[in-house]
Amino acid sequence: MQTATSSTPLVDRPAWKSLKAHADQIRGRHLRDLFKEDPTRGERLTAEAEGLFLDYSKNRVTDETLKLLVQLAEQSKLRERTEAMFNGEKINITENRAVLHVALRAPKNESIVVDGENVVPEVHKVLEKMAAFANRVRSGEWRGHTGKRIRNIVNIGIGGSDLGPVMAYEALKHYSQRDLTFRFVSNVDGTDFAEAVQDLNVDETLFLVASKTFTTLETMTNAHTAREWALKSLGDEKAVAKHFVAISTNAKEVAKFGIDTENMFGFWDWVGGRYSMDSAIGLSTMIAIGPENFNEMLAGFHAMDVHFRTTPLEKNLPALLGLLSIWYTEFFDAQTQAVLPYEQYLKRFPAYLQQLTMESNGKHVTLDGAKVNYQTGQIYWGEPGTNGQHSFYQLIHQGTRLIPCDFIAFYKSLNPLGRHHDMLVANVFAQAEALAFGKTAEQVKAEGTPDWLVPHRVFEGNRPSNTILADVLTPAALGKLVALYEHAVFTQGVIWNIDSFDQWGVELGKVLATKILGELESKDKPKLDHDSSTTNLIELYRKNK
Ligand code: G6Q
Repeated sequence: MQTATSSTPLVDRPAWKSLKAHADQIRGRHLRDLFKEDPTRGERLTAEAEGLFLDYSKNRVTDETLKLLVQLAEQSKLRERTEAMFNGEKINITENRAVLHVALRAPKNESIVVDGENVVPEVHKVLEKMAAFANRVRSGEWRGHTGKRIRNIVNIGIGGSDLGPVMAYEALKHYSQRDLTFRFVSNVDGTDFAEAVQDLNVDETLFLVASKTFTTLETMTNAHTAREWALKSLGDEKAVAKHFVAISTNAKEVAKFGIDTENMFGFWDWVGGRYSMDSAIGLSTMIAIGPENFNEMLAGFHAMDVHFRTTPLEKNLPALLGLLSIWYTEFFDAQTQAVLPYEQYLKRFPAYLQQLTMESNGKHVTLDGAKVNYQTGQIYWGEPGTNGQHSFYQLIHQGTRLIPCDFIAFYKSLNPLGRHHDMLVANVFAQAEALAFGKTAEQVKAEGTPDWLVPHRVFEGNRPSNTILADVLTPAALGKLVALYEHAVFTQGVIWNIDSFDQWGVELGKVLATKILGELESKDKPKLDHDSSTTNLIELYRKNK
C-alpha cells in the first residue's frame, strides 16, 4: 500500500507560489530591520524539544514566511508521508523497501509491522545479542586465538557502514572504555589498513566486518587483507572465529568468507546504510561505550522521533530545519549549508551529515520519475569551531554567496578547563551575531578607518544562521541531534517529492571500476575502448605502475 504523495507538482502548489512572491519582498529586507521592528523576535522565533533548543530568529524570515512554509509542508503531505514511514510502508519506492530506522530505536512494547511481521522484537533480539557480545569483549572474557584478551577493535566498512560508527565513536569517546583501542578502516587505499594495524598486536585484535551486502569491493578487499594479516601470525584457520565477526544482512556471503554465522549480527533491508548507526552496524559504538550508554543513545533518537511525529509543524524542530533549508535553496539560490559544531567531540559530525543529507537528497527526478524543475539536495559541509573561523569563515562573512549556517553548542563541557568553554561559546554567539548584523560603513568609519579601507572592512550582514543548544554531549543528546537531521532530510525529501532512500549513484560507483581494474591488472594489455582521455590515463598508469 502506498500513501498518496502530493499529486500537484511542487511549483504548482499554492503555498509555493505564495512563497515565491513573498521571497521577492523578503530579499530586500535586512535582519537588522527585522530585529528592530520586533524586539521580542530573538525569544519568539525559537523552539525547544527534548532538551534541544533552536534559535532560528537570525533567519531571513517573518511570521508570514513560516506560515507559508508550514502550508507548503502540509500541501506536500508531510504528515501523511511521516505516518507512512513510521508505519512501515514501502516509501523507498525504487527499491520497494520500507524505511524503518525509527524501528531500530523503538521501545520493546511497540509494534511496527512490515510484510505482516512485527519487526520490533527482532530488533531487540539483535540488540541483546550485541550487548552480550559487547560485554564479553569489554570485560576481557572474549579471548583471541592465543588466549589473550582483546584490546583492539578494528571496524572494516565504508559509507554507511563506516561514517556512523566513526562519528559516534569520536562523539562519545568521553564515555568509552579507555583500555580498548578503536580503529576504522574504510578506504580501498592499502594505506588505510596498513596504518590502522601497524602498531597493533594481532593476538589482541578483533575485526568487525561491517557490510550490509557483504559484497562491497572496498570492504571485502580490506577484510581479506585483514584475514591474511591475522592468519600470517596466528597460522590456524580456526583463529578467524576468534578474531572476526560480521555485521551484515547477507549470511551466505558471511559464511563464504569463513566467519561463523554464530558470530554474525544481522539487520534488515529496511535499514538504509546511512541510517544504520543504531543497528548492528553500531556494534563498535556499543563495545566502546557499553550497552547502557548505547541504549541511552537509542532513547535519544526515539525521543526525537516522537517529537517529529507528534509536534505541530510550527514547533517541530526537524520540520523547521528542513523547511528553512528549502527556503534558502529554492528562493535565495543557496547552494550549500554549513554545519558548525562548537564541540571538539563532534569533529566527524559534518562528514557524517554529508552522507546523510547528500546521498539522501541528491536526486534529479521525482518519485514518478519526472525531471525536477527546482533545486534539490543542498551541499552540506563544515568543520568544528573555532578552527573554521581561521579558515573558511571569511567567505561566509564577506564573500558573494549566501551560506546558511547551523551552529551547534552545549552549555557544559565534558572537559571543563579554565575559561576554555566560555571562550568557545562566546565565539558561537559572536559569529552568529556578526553574520546577521554585520558592520556598516558608518561603524567602520567611526572606528577611525581611512576612507580607502572602509569598503574592505564593511560586513554586509544579513547572513542567516540557526543556533542549536543542548546541555552537554551525552549519548542521548547525540541521538537527538542525529535524529533531528535525519527527519530534517526527510522533510526536505517530501517537499521535493523525491526518493530520499535510494542511492543509485553509489551503486554505479560499485560497478564502474571493475572493468578498468581488469584492464589495469591484465598482463596481456587488452584493447581499450574508452574515450581518448580515459584510454590515455590507463595507458600512462600501465606504463608507470
Ligand atoms: C548508504 C549507502 C552506502 C553504503 C556503502 C556500504 O546509504 O548505501 O554508503 O552504506 O556503500 O555498503 P555495505 O554496507 O553494503 O558494504
